[in-house]
Amino acid sequence: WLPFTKVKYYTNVFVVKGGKVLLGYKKRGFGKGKYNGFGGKVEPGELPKDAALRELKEEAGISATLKHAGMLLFLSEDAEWAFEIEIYRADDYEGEITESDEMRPEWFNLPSESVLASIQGRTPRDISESTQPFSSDPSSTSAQDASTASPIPYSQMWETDSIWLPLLLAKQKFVGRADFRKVRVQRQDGTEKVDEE
Ligand code: 6OG
Repeated sequence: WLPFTKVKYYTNVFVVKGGKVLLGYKKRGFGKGKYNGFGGKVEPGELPKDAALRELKEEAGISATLKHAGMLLFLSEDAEWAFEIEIYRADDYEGEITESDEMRPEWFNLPSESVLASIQGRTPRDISESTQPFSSDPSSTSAQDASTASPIPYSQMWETDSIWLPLLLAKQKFVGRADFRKVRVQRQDGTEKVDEE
């Protein structure tokens, strides 16, 4: 069912500062109810990095210097469109973080330095097969910070995030691809129900 014929471009930005990562709780639209970086569609004629800066400002109220961290390609069975997401990291920001109609920003604790160091030089496959949950370690931040931030909520994020977000946090570049295939379920009455997996 490959290849696709057209690509739609999206962006995603993760601000990482003071032992924490800023995520947004998506209040509406695609991915509603999930935590994610800030981002959206790249408009016609726009460069991905400019789109990422625009969305960061629109959704979180801040500006930042972005570093390209990685890219993801999502393919769906029988779909002519593929989705490419350019992912950026910012180690600082300017302005005041503000909630928008679309996103409610919230800080989460990073994994400890030793966990981040253990990620360096490893492949996403090593990481996804690891029994070590690459979640956060509250002991890695000060007592005051630990009381106000939770570990990264992977169970409330897109399924594939736990594979590559640790790489972004460990400052290791990544390229990923996920293929979504249709699941055909035969109903009792002989009709077919088709879902994406
Ligand atoms: P709007 O439709 O709100 O932009 N996005 C994904 N992000 C992650 N982490 N994983 C995925 O895997 C994603 N699929 C899409 C890209 C949609 C936003 O959602 C992101 C954009 O930042 C399935 O304008």
